[in-house]
Amino acid sequence: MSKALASAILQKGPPALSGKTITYGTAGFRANADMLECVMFRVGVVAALRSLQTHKMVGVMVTASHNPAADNGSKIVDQDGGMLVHEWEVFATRLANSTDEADMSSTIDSFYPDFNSQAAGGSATVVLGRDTRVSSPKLAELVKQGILTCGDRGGGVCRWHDTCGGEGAKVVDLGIVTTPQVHWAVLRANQKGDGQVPPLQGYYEEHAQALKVLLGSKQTNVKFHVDCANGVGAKAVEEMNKTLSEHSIGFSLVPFNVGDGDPELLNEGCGAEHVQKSRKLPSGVPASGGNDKFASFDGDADRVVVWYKKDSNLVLLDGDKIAALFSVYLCHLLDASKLKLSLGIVQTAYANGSSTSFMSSVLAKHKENVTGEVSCVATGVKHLHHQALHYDIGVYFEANGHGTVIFSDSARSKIEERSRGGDAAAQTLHAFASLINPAIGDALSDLLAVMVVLEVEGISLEQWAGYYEDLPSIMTKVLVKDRNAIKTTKDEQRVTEPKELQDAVDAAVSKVEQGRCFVRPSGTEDCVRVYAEAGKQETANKLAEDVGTDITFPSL
Ligand code: NG1
Ligand code: ZN
Repeated sequence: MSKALASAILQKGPPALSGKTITYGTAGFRANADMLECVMFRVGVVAALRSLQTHKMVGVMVTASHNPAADNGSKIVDQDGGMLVHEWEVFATRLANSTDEADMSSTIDSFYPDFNSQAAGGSATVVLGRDTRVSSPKLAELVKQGILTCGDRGGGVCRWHDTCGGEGAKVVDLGIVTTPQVHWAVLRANQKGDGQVPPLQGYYEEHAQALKVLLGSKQTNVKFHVDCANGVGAKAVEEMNKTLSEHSIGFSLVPFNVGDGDPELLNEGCGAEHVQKSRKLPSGVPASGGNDKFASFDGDADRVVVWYKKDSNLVLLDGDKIAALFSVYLCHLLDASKLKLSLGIVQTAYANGSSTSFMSSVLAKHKENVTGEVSCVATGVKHLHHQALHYDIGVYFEANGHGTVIFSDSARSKIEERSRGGDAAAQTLHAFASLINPAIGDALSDLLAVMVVLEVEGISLEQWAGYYEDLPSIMTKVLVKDRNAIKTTKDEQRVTEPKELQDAVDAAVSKVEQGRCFVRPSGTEDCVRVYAEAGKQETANKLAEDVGTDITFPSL
Protein backbone atom coordinates (compact mmCIF):
# COMPACT_ATOMS: atom_id res chain seq x y z
CA MET A 1 0.00 0.00 0.00
CA SER A 2 2.91 2.36 0.53
CA LYS A 3 3.49 2.11 -3.24
CA ALA A 4 -0.09 3.07 -4.03
CA LEU A 5 0.14 6.00 -1.62
CA ALA A 6 3.46 7.15 -3.09
CA SER A 7 2.00 7.00 -6.56
CA ALA A 8 -1.06 9.02 -5.47
CA ILE A 9 1.15 11.67 -3.84
CA LEU A 10 3.05 12.09 -7.07
CA GLN A 11 -0.04 12.04 -9.28
CA LYS A 12 -2.38 14.14 -7.20
CA GLY A 13 -0.02 16.46 -5.39
CA PRO A 14 1.75 19.54 -6.75
CA PRO A 15 5.05 18.98 -8.59
CA ALA A 16 7.95 17.89 -6.39
CA LEU A 17 10.52 20.47 -5.29
CA SER A 18 13.22 20.70 -7.86
CA GLY A 19 16.74 21.89 -7.23
CA LYS A 20 15.91 22.87 -3.64
CA THR A 21 15.58 21.02 -0.38
CA ILE A 22 13.63 21.86 2.72
CA THR A 23 14.07 20.71 6.33
CA TYR A 24 11.53 20.28 9.11
CA GLY A 25 13.42 22.45 11.61
CA THR A 26 12.84 23.80 15.11
CA ALA A 27 9.67 25.48 13.91
CA GLY A 28 8.49 22.98 11.30
CA PHE A 29 8.82 23.79 7.61
CA ARG A 30 9.34 27.45 6.86
CA ALA A 31 10.13 29.18 3.57
CA ASN A 32 8.84 31.66 1.05
CA ALA A 33 5.21 30.72 0.41
CA ASP A 34 5.89 30.12 -3.31
CA MET A 35 8.10 27.19 -2.48
CA LEU A 36 5.61 25.39 -0.26
CA GLU A 37 2.84 23.91 -2.41
CA CYS A 38 4.24 20.40 -2.67
CA VAL A 39 5.57 20.56 0.89
CA MET A 40 2.13 21.39 2.32
CA PHE A 41 0.40 18.58 0.46
CA ARG A 42 2.95 16.16 1.86
CA VAL A 43 2.62 17.63 5.37
CA GLY A 44 -1.03 16.59 5.10
CA VAL A 45 0.08 13.07 4.22
CA VAL A 46 2.57 12.89 7.11
CA ALA A 47 -0.05 14.15 9.57
CA ALA A 48 -2.61 11.63 8.37
CA LEU A 49 -0.06 8.82 8.66
CA ARG A 50 0.88 9.91 12.19
CA SER A 51 -2.78 9.89 13.18
CA LEU A 52 -3.25 6.46 11.62
CA GLN A 53 -0.21 5.14 13.51
CA THR A 54 -1.16 6.55 16.92
CA HIS A 55 -4.94 5.97 16.61
CA LYS A 56 -5.28 9.55 17.83
CA MET A 57 -5.93 12.93 16.30
CA VAL A 58 -2.99 15.10 15.33
CA GLY A 59 -2.90 18.69 14.08
CA VAL A 60 -1.38 20.93 11.44
CA MET A 61 -0.97 24.69 11.74
CA VAL A 62 -0.22 26.67 8.60
CA THR A 63 1.92 29.61 9.69
CA ALA A 64 5.36 31.15 9.55
CA SER A 65 4.90 32.69 12.99
CA HIS A 66 6.98 35.88 13.38
CA ASN A 67 8.51 35.67 9.89
CA PRO A 68 7.63 38.21 7.16
CA ALA A 69 4.23 38.10 5.44
CA ALA A 70 5.65 36.56 2.25
CA ASP A 71 6.84 33.45 4.11
CA ASN A 72 4.73 30.60 5.27
CA GLY A 73 5.19 27.22 6.86
CA SER A 74 3.61 24.45 8.85
CA LYS A 75 3.92 22.87 12.24
CA ILE A 76 2.59 19.39 12.94
CA VAL A 77 0.99 18.89 16.36
CA ASP A 78 1.52 15.41 17.76
CA GLN A 79 -1.15 13.25 19.40
CA ASP A 80 -0.21 14.43 22.92
CA GLY A 81 -0.85 18.04 21.89
CA GLY A 82 2.88 18.78 21.86
CA MET A 83 5.33 19.11 19.00
CA LEU A 84 5.99 16.27 16.57
CA VAL A 85 8.41 13.58 17.82
CA HIS A 86 11.87 13.89 16.33
CA GLU A 87 11.81 10.71 14.26
CA TRP A 88 8.75 11.92 12.42
CA GLU A 89 10.37 15.29 11.77
CA VAL A 90 13.04 13.39 9.89
CA PHE A 91 10.33 11.41 8.09
CA ALA A 92 8.56 14.66 7.16
CA THR A 93 11.81 16.07 5.76
CA ARG A 94 12.47 12.93 3.72
CA LEU A 95 8.94 12.77 2.35
CA ALA A 96 8.82 16.48 1.52
CA ASN A 97 11.98 16.23 -0.56
CA SER A 98 11.34 12.89 -2.24
CA THR A 99 11.00 12.98 -6.01
CA ASP A 100 10.28 9.42 -7.08
CA GLU A 101 7.82 6.70 -6.22
CA ALA A 102 10.31 4.02 -5.18
CA ASP A 103 12.14 6.34 -2.78
CA MET A 104 8.90 7.63 -1.35
CA SER A 105 7.45 4.21 -0.82
CA SER A 106 10.62 2.93 0.87
CA THR A 107 10.71 6.07 3.04
CA ILE A 108 7.17 5.34 4.22
CA ASP A 109 8.08 1.71 4.87
CA SER A 110 11.22 2.54 6.82
CA PHE A 111 9.73 5.25 9.06
CA TYR A 112 6.39 3.58 9.44
CA PRO A 113 6.93 -0.17 9.02
CA ASP A 114 3.40 -1.01 10.17
CA PHE A 115 1.78 1.23 7.60
CA ASN A 116 0.59 -1.56 5.36
CA SER A 117 -1.01 -3.54 8.15
CA GLN A 118 -2.46 -0.53 9.99
CA ALA A 119 -3.83 1.10 6.85
CA ALA A 120 -6.36 -1.69 6.40
CA GLY A 121 -9.32 -0.62 8.46
CA GLY A 122 -7.47 2.33 9.92
CA SER A 123 -8.66 5.88 10.12
CA ALA A 124 -7.07 9.26 10.71
CA THR A 125 -8.25 12.68 11.84
CA VAL A 126 -6.24 15.84 11.44
CA VAL A 127 -7.17 19.15 13.06
CA LEU A 128 -6.20 21.98 10.75
CA GLY A 129 -5.61 25.64 11.55
CA ARG A 130 -4.12 28.55 9.66
CA ASP A 131 -2.88 32.06 10.24
CA THR A 132 -3.93 35.29 8.49
CA ARG A 133 -1.31 35.26 5.72
CA VAL A 134 -2.57 35.78 2.16
CA SER A 135 -1.05 32.45 1.13
CA SER A 136 -2.55 30.51 4.04
CA PRO A 137 -6.00 29.54 2.63
CA LYS A 138 -4.42 27.99 -0.46
CA LEU A 139 -1.69 26.22 1.49
CA ALA A 140 -4.19 24.95 4.07
CA GLU A 141 -6.26 23.60 1.18
CA LEU A 142 -3.20 21.71 -0.05
CA VAL A 143 -2.66 20.22 3.43
CA LYS A 144 -6.29 19.12 3.31
CA GLN A 145 -5.84 17.51 -0.10
CA GLY A 146 -2.78 15.65 1.20
CA ILE A 147 -4.78 14.34 4.15
CA LEU A 148 -7.75 13.31 2.02
CA THR A 149 -5.53 11.62 -0.54
CA CYS A 150 -4.58 9.17 2.20
CA GLY A 151 -8.16 8.16 2.74
CA ASP A 152 -9.33 8.38 -0.83
CA ARG A 153 -11.56 5.47 -1.87
CA GLY A 154 -11.93 6.54 -5.48
CA GLY A 155 -9.90 6.15 -8.64
CA GLY A 156 -9.62 2.40 -8.45
CA VAL A 157 -6.62 2.63 -6.10
CA CYS A 158 -7.79 2.11 -2.59
CA ARG A 159 -4.88 2.95 -0.41
CA TRP A 160 -6.01 2.32 3.13
CA HIS A 161 -9.14 0.36 3.35
CA ASP A 162 -9.87 -1.55 0.20
CA THR A 163 -11.43 -4.47 1.94
CA CYS A 164 -12.33 -3.12 5.31
CA GLY A 165 -14.69 -0.20 5.13
CA GLY A 166 -12.56 1.93 7.46
CA GLU A 167 -13.19 5.61 7.57
CA GLY A 168 -10.09 6.82 5.77
CA ALA A 169 -8.71 10.22 6.66
CA LYS A 170 -10.74 13.20 7.87
CA VAL A 171 -10.00 16.86 8.36
CA VAL A 172 -11.45 19.08 11.07
CA ASP A 173 -10.84 22.59 9.81
CA LEU A 174 -10.70 25.23 12.56
CA GLY A 175 -10.04 28.06 10.08
CA ILE A 176 -8.08 31.04 11.42
CA VAL A 177 -6.86 30.23 14.93
CA THR A 178 -3.72 30.67 17.00
CA THR A 179 -1.06 27.96 16.92
CA PRO A 180 -1.61 27.10 20.60
CA GLN A 181 -5.33 26.67 19.94
CA VAL A 182 -4.57 23.85 17.51
CA HIS A 183 -2.39 22.24 20.20
CA TRP A 184 -5.19 22.71 22.74
CA ALA A 185 -7.82 21.20 20.42
CA VAL A 186 -5.72 18.11 19.71
CA LEU A 187 -4.87 17.60 23.38
CA ARG A 188 -8.45 17.96 24.60
CA ALA A 189 -9.93 15.87 21.77
CA ASN A 190 -7.57 13.00 22.53
CA GLN A 191 -8.16 13.29 26.28
CA LYS A 192 -11.91 12.97 25.70
CA GLY A 193 -11.37 10.25 23.15
CA ASP A 194 -14.87 10.41 21.65
CA GLY A 195 -13.63 11.31 18.19
CA GLN A 196 -14.94 14.87 18.45
CA VAL A 197 -12.92 18.07 18.52
CA PRO A 198 -14.29 20.29 21.30
CA PRO A 199 -15.52 23.72 20.21
CA LEU A 200 -12.98 26.49 20.76
CA GLN A 201 -15.34 28.16 23.19
CA GLY A 202 -14.05 25.52 25.62
CA TYR A 203 -10.59 27.07 25.34
CA TYR A 204 -11.89 30.47 26.44
CA GLU A 205 -14.11 28.96 29.14
CA GLU A 206 -11.24 26.98 30.67
CA HIS A 207 -9.23 30.17 31.05
CA ALA A 208 -12.14 32.03 32.58
CA GLN A 209 -12.89 29.25 35.07
CA ALA A 210 -9.25 29.07 36.19
CA LEU A 211 -9.05 32.86 36.55
CA LYS A 212 -12.15 32.88 38.73
CA VAL A 213 -10.52 30.46 41.17
CA LEU A 214 -7.23 32.36 41.16
CA LEU A 215 -8.88 35.72 41.74
CA GLY A 216 -11.31 34.43 44.37
CA SER A 217 -13.32 37.30 45.73
CA LYS A 218 -10.77 39.90 44.57
CA GLN A 219 -12.38 42.68 42.55
CA THR A 220 -10.14 43.64 39.67
CA ASN A 221 -9.98 46.21 36.96
CA VAL A 222 -6.86 45.54 34.95
CA LYS A 223 -6.31 46.61 31.39
CA PHE A 224 -3.58 45.54 28.99
CA HIS A 225 -3.12 46.91 25.48
CA VAL A 226 -2.22 43.98 23.25
CA ASP A 227 -0.12 44.41 20.11
CA CYS A 228 -1.38 41.53 17.96
CA ALA A 229 1.38 41.88 15.32
CA ASN A 230 -1.42 42.17 12.72
CA GLY A 231 -1.85 38.42 13.05
CA VAL A 232 -4.20 35.80 14.48
CA GLY A 233 -3.97 37.07 18.05
CA ALA A 234 -6.54 39.81 17.42
CA LYS A 235 -9.42 37.40 16.93
CA ALA A 236 -8.48 35.30 19.96
CA VAL A 237 -8.10 38.38 22.14
CA GLU A 238 -11.58 39.57 21.17
CA GLU A 239 -13.14 36.20 21.91
CA MET A 240 -11.30 36.00 25.23
CA ASN A 241 -12.55 39.46 26.17
CA LYS A 242 -16.14 38.42 25.50
CA THR A 243 -15.80 35.36 27.71
CA LEU A 244 -14.07 37.33 30.48
CA SER A 245 -16.83 39.88 30.53
CA GLU A 246 -19.55 37.18 30.50
CA HIS A 247 -17.94 35.86 33.66
CA SER A 248 -17.58 39.37 35.13
CA ILE A 249 -13.81 39.02 35.36
CA GLY A 250 -12.29 42.48 35.54
CA PHE A 251 -9.50 41.87 33.03
CA SER A 252 -9.64 43.65 29.73
CA LEU A 253 -7.38 43.11 26.77
CA VAL A 254 -7.48 45.96 24.27
CA PRO A 255 -6.06 44.79 20.96
CA PHE A 256 -4.13 46.97 18.50
CA ASN A 257 -2.28 46.03 15.30
CA VAL A 258 -5.25 43.83 14.56
CA GLY A 259 -4.50 43.25 10.89
CA ASP A 260 -7.49 44.91 9.31
CA GLY A 261 -5.36 46.79 6.77
CA ASP A 262 -2.55 45.78 4.48
CA PRO A 263 -1.68 42.04 4.87
CA GLU A 264 1.97 42.95 4.37
CA LEU A 265 1.94 44.56 7.81
CA LEU A 266 2.01 41.20 9.59
CA ASN A 267 4.93 41.30 12.09
CA GLU A 268 6.17 44.44 10.34
CA GLY A 269 7.63 46.86 12.88
CA CYS A 270 5.39 45.33 15.52
CA GLY A 271 4.77 42.18 17.53
CA ALA A 272 6.84 40.24 20.04
CA GLU A 273 9.84 39.64 17.75
CA HIS A 274 10.18 43.34 16.89
CA VAL A 275 9.82 44.49 20.48
CA GLN A 276 12.10 41.87 21.99
CA LYS A 277 14.87 42.10 19.42
CA SER A 278 14.91 45.88 18.83
CA ARG A 279 13.63 46.95 22.25
CA LYS A 280 11.77 49.65 20.41
CA LEU A 281 8.08 50.59 20.56
CA PRO A 282 5.99 48.82 17.96
CA SER A 283 4.02 50.76 15.38
CA GLY A 284 0.39 51.54 16.10
CA VAL A 285 0.71 52.16 19.84
CA PRO A 286 -2.52 53.82 20.96
CA ALA A 287 -2.28 57.16 22.70
CA SER A 288 -2.45 56.26 26.34
CA GLY A 289 -1.84 57.34 29.87
CA GLY A 290 1.57 57.09 31.53
CA ASN A 291 0.76 53.98 33.55
CA ASP A 292 -0.55 51.86 30.73
CA LYS A 293 0.46 48.25 30.41
CA PHE A 294 1.28 46.57 27.12
CA ALA A 295 1.94 43.14 25.69
CA SER A 296 3.09 42.11 22.22
CA PHE A 297 2.18 38.77 20.61
CA ASP A 298 3.87 37.32 17.56
CA GLY A 299 2.02 36.56 14.30
CA ASP A 300 0.62 33.18 15.39
CA ALA A 301 0.23 34.12 19.07
CA ASP A 302 2.50 31.56 20.64
CA ARG A 303 4.91 34.17 22.00
CA VAL A 304 4.34 37.14 24.26
CA VAL A 305 6.44 39.85 25.82
CA VAL A 306 5.19 42.49 28.24
CA TRP A 307 6.34 46.12 28.33
CA TYR A 308 5.60 49.61 29.52
CA LYS A 309 6.73 53.07 28.58
CA LYS A 310 9.16 55.02 30.71
CA ASP A 311 9.65 58.53 29.35
CA SER A 312 9.47 57.63 25.68
CA ASN A 313 11.48 54.42 26.07
CA LEU A 314 10.26 50.90 26.32
CA VAL A 315 10.92 48.80 29.42
CA LEU A 316 10.85 45.17 28.34
CA LEU A 317 9.63 42.23 30.42
CA ASP A 318 10.74 39.41 28.17
CA GLY A 319 10.43 35.63 28.38
CA ASP A 320 13.16 35.48 31.04
CA LYS A 321 11.25 37.95 33.21
CA ILE A 322 7.99 36.04 32.71
CA ALA A 323 9.77 32.84 33.79
CA ALA A 324 11.14 34.72 36.83
CA LEU A 325 7.66 35.97 37.79
CA PHE A 326 6.13 32.49 37.53
CA SER A 327 9.06 30.83 39.34
CA VAL A 328 8.86 33.17 42.33
CA TYR A 329 5.09 32.68 42.48
CA LEU A 330 5.34 28.90 42.24
CA CYS A 331 8.06 28.77 44.91
CA HIS A 332 5.77 30.67 47.31
CA LEU A 333 2.93 28.27 46.62
CA LEU A 334 5.19 25.25 47.02
CA ASP A 335 6.48 26.66 50.31
CA ALA A 336 2.96 27.21 51.54
CA SER A 337 1.63 23.82 50.46
CA LYS A 338 4.75 21.84 51.55
CA LEU A 339 4.15 19.54 48.62
CA LYS A 340 7.89 18.86 48.13
CA LEU A 341 7.75 19.00 44.37
CA SER A 342 10.70 19.59 42.08
CA LEU A 343 10.76 22.79 40.05
CA GLY A 344 12.92 22.99 36.95
CA ILE A 345 13.56 26.29 35.19
CA VAL A 346 14.66 25.74 31.63
CA GLN A 347 16.37 28.40 29.54
CA THR A 348 18.49 28.67 26.42
CA ALA A 349 21.85 30.35 25.98
CA TYR A 350 19.96 33.50 24.95
CA ALA A 351 18.65 33.92 28.49
CA ASN A 352 20.19 37.00 30.02
CA GLY A 353 22.96 36.09 32.49
CA SER A 354 21.24 38.16 35.19
CA SER A 355 18.07 36.11 34.83
CA THR A 356 19.99 32.87 35.33
CA SER A 357 21.64 34.20 38.51
CA PHE A 358 18.27 35.48 39.74
CA MET A 359 16.53 32.13 39.17
CA SER A 360 19.32 30.25 40.94
CA SER A 361 19.08 32.54 43.95
CA VAL A 362 15.28 32.13 44.09
CA LEU A 363 15.64 28.35 44.09
CA ALA A 364 18.37 28.54 46.74
CA LYS A 365 16.10 30.62 48.97
CA HIS A 366 13.35 28.02 48.81
CA LYS A 367 15.51 24.92 48.96
CA GLU A 368 13.82 23.65 52.10
CA ASN A 369 10.58 23.01 50.26
CA VAL A 370 11.57 23.04 46.61
CA THR A 371 14.17 20.91 44.89
CA GLY A 372 15.05 22.80 41.80
CA GLU A 373 17.59 23.62 39.16
CA VAL A 374 18.11 26.00 36.29
CA SER A 375 19.21 24.32 33.09
CA CYS A 376 20.24 25.46 29.65
CA VAL A 377 19.28 23.63 26.46
CA ALA A 378 19.45 24.22 22.71
CA THR A 379 17.29 26.89 21.05
CA GLY A 380 13.75 25.88 20.07
CA VAL A 381 10.86 25.19 22.41
CA LYS A 382 10.83 21.49 21.71
CA HIS A 383 14.19 21.22 23.50
CA LEU A 384 12.94 23.28 26.41
CA HIS A 385 9.72 21.31 26.68
CA HIS A 386 11.61 18.02 26.61
CA GLN A 387 13.90 19.13 29.44
CA ALA A 388 10.97 20.55 31.46
CA LEU A 389 9.40 17.07 31.46
CA HIS A 390 12.14 15.95 33.87
CA TYR A 391 10.58 17.87 36.76
CA ASP A 392 7.31 17.83 38.70
CA ILE A 393 6.85 21.40 37.54
CA GLY A 394 8.83 22.75 34.60
CA VAL A 395 8.94 26.47 33.82
CA TYR A 396 10.40 27.00 30.38
CA PHE A 397 10.73 30.19 28.37
CA GLU A 398 12.90 31.45 25.59
CA ALA A 399 13.97 35.07 26.06
CA ASN A 400 11.77 35.92 23.05
CA GLY A 401 8.63 35.07 25.03
CA HIS A 402 7.92 31.53 23.86
CA GLY A 403 7.19 29.19 26.74
CA THR A 404 4.83 27.82 29.35
CA VAL A 405 4.73 25.92 32.65
CA ILE A 406 4.10 22.18 32.63
CA PHE A 407 3.02 19.91 35.47
CA SER A 408 3.78 16.18 35.48
CA ASP A 409 0.89 13.76 35.93
CA SER A 410 2.14 12.77 39.36
CA ALA A 411 2.48 16.42 40.41
CA ARG A 412 -1.07 17.04 39.20
CA SER A 413 -2.45 14.18 41.26
CA LYS A 414 -0.55 15.25 44.39
CA ILE A 415 -1.78 18.83 43.93
CA GLU A 416 -5.33 17.64 43.30
CA GLU A 417 -5.34 15.39 46.33
CA ARG A 418 -4.02 18.14 48.59
CA SER A 419 -6.45 20.67 47.18
CA ARG A 420 -9.42 18.35 47.75
CA GLY A 421 -8.33 18.38 51.38
CA GLY A 422 -8.93 22.15 51.38
CA ASP A 423 -5.32 23.39 51.17
CA ALA A 424 -5.54 26.91 49.70
CA ALA A 425 -2.03 26.94 48.18
CA ALA A 426 -2.68 23.59 46.48
CA GLN A 427 -6.00 24.89 45.15
CA THR A 428 -4.18 27.90 43.71
CA LEU A 429 -1.54 25.66 42.14
CA HIS A 430 -4.29 23.55 40.64
CA ALA A 431 -5.99 26.57 39.11
CA PHE A 432 -2.68 27.92 37.79
CA ALA A 433 -2.04 24.56 36.11
CA SER A 434 -5.47 24.79 34.48
CA LEU A 435 -4.88 28.35 33.29
CA ILE A 436 -1.58 27.88 31.54
CA ASN A 437 -1.40 25.96 28.26
CA PRO A 438 -0.11 22.46 29.12
CA ALA A 439 0.97 21.67 25.59
CA ILE A 440 2.94 24.61 24.23
CA GLY A 441 3.79 28.30 24.69
CA ASP A 442 0.61 30.32 24.34
CA ALA A 443 0.65 34.12 24.25
CA LEU A 444 -2.90 34.46 25.53
CA SER A 445 -2.62 31.94 28.40
CA ASP A 446 0.77 33.36 29.39
CA LEU A 447 -0.52 36.92 29.39
CA LEU A 448 -3.53 36.03 31.53
CA ALA A 449 -1.23 34.15 33.90
CA VAL A 450 1.05 37.20 34.14
CA MET A 451 -1.96 39.45 34.81
CA VAL A 452 -3.35 37.24 37.54
CA VAL A 453 -0.01 36.72 39.30
CA LEU A 454 0.66 40.47 39.31
CA GLU A 455 -2.84 41.11 40.57
CA VAL A 456 -3.05 38.57 43.38
CA GLU A 457 0.51 39.18 44.54
CA GLY A 458 0.11 42.95 44.27
CA ILE A 459 3.19 43.41 42.08
CA SER A 460 3.50 46.43 39.77
CA LEU A 461 5.24 46.21 36.40
CA GLU A 462 8.03 48.38 37.83
CA GLN A 463 8.53 46.04 40.78
CA TRP A 464 8.57 43.07 38.46
CA ALA A 465 11.09 44.78 36.16
CA GLY A 466 13.22 45.35 39.27
CA TYR A 467 13.53 41.61 40.05
CA TYR A 468 16.93 41.90 38.37
CA GLU A 469 18.57 44.20 35.88
CA ASP A 470 19.43 42.69 32.51
CA LEU A 471 23.08 42.72 31.58
CA PRO A 472 23.48 44.81 28.42
CA SER A 473 23.32 42.46 25.44
CA ILE A 474 23.10 42.41 21.68
CA MET A 475 22.22 39.87 19.04
CA THR A 476 23.53 40.21 15.50
CA LYS A 477 23.31 38.18 12.29
CA VAL A 478 26.26 37.27 10.11
CA LEU A 479 25.82 35.97 6.59
CA VAL A 480 28.17 33.17 5.57
CA LYS A 481 28.47 30.73 2.69
CA ASP A 482 27.51 27.69 4.72
CA ARG A 483 26.14 28.27 8.18
CA ASN A 484 25.99 24.55 8.83
CA ALA A 485 29.80 24.42 8.83
CA ILE A 486 29.49 25.73 12.39
CA LYS A 487 28.84 23.00 14.95
CA THR A 488 28.19 23.65 18.61
CA THR A 489 27.91 21.85 21.93
CA LYS A 490 24.44 20.62 22.88
CA ASP A 491 23.63 23.72 24.90
CA GLU A 492 24.96 25.88 22.03
CA GLN A 493 27.20 27.86 24.35
CA ARG A 494 30.41 26.81 22.55
CA VAL A 495 31.49 26.15 18.98
CA THR A 496 33.09 22.75 18.43
CA GLU A 497 33.84 23.28 14.73
CA PRO A 498 35.72 25.17 13.39
CA LYS A 499 37.84 25.05 16.51
CA GLU A 500 39.64 28.31 15.67
CA LEU A 501 36.34 30.14 15.83
CA GLN A 502 35.77 29.20 19.48
CA ASP A 503 39.39 30.15 20.22
CA ALA A 504 38.72 33.55 18.70
CA VAL A 505 35.48 33.94 20.70
CA ASP A 506 37.31 32.99 23.91
CA ALA A 507 40.06 35.51 23.19
CA ALA A 508 37.52 38.28 22.55
CA VAL A 509 35.50 37.41 25.68
CA SER A 510 38.57 37.30 27.93
CA LYS A 511 39.15 41.00 27.30
CA VAL A 512 35.68 41.98 28.46
CA GLU A 513 34.33 42.48 31.97
CA GLN A 514 31.27 40.29 32.63
CA GLY A 515 31.62 39.20 29.02
CA ARG A 516 29.75 36.26 27.50
CA CYS A 517 29.39 35.52 23.84
CA PHE A 518 28.30 32.59 21.72
CA VAL A 519 27.79 31.82 18.07
CA ARG A 520 25.35 29.40 16.46
CA PRO A 521 23.78 28.79 13.08
CA SER A 522 20.12 29.83 12.98
CA GLY A 523 17.64 27.00 12.55
CA THR A 524 15.08 29.21 10.79
CA GLU A 525 17.08 31.74 8.75
CA ASP A 526 20.09 31.51 6.50
CA CYS A 527 22.45 33.24 8.93
CA VAL A 528 24.73 32.76 11.90
CA ARG A 529 23.62 34.45 15.11
CA VAL A 530 26.03 36.14 17.48
CA TYR A 531 24.93 36.93 21.02
CA ALA A 532 27.09 39.04 23.30
CA GLU A 533 26.63 40.24 26.85
CA ALA A 534 28.84 42.53 28.91
CA GLY A 535 28.83 44.99 31.79
CA LYS A 536 28.25 47.90 29.40
CA GLN A 537 26.22 48.15 26.20
CA GLU A 538 29.11 49.56 24.14
CA THR A 539 31.33 46.70 25.27
CA ALA A 540 28.69 44.10 24.37
CA ASN A 541 28.29 45.73 20.95
CA LYS A 542 32.04 45.73 20.38
CA LEU A 543 32.29 42.10 21.47
CA ALA A 544 29.58 41.06 18.99
CA GLU A 545 31.24 43.08 16.26
CA ASP A 546 34.68 41.55 16.89
CA VAL A 547 33.31 38.03 16.95
CA GLY A 548 31.22 38.76 13.83
CA THR A 549 34.41 39.64 12.01
CA ASP A 550 36.06 36.44 13.22
CA ILE A 551 33.22 34.40 11.75
CA THR A 552 33.73 35.61 8.23
CA PHE A 553 36.63 33.20 7.90
CA PRO A 554 37.50 32.32 4.32
CA SER A 555 36.49 28.73 5.17
CA LEU A 556 32.94 29.75 6.03
P1 NG1 B 1 16.75 30.42 15.25
O1 NG1 B 1 16.51 31.07 13.92
O2 NG1 B 1 17.18 28.99 15.21
O3 NG1 B 1 17.60 31.29 16.12
C1 NG1 B 1 14.41 31.41 16.16
C2 NG1 B 1 14.46 31.85 17.60
C3 NG1 B 1 14.14 30.66 18.47
C4 NG1 B 1 12.80 30.00 18.09
C5 NG1 B 1 12.77 29.75 16.59
C6 NG1 B 1 11.44 29.25 16.11
C7 NG1 B 1 15.96 33.43 18.68
C8 NG1 B 1 17.36 33.79 18.97
N1 NG1 B 1 15.79 32.33 17.95
O4 NG1 B 1 15.32 30.36 15.98
O5 NG1 B 1 14.14 31.05 19.80
O6 NG1 B 1 11.73 30.78 18.52
O7 NG1 B 1 13.11 30.93 15.85
O8 NG1 B 1 10.52 30.23 15.88
O9 NG1 B 1 15.03 34.13 19.11
ZN1 ZN C 1 5.08 32.03 16.81
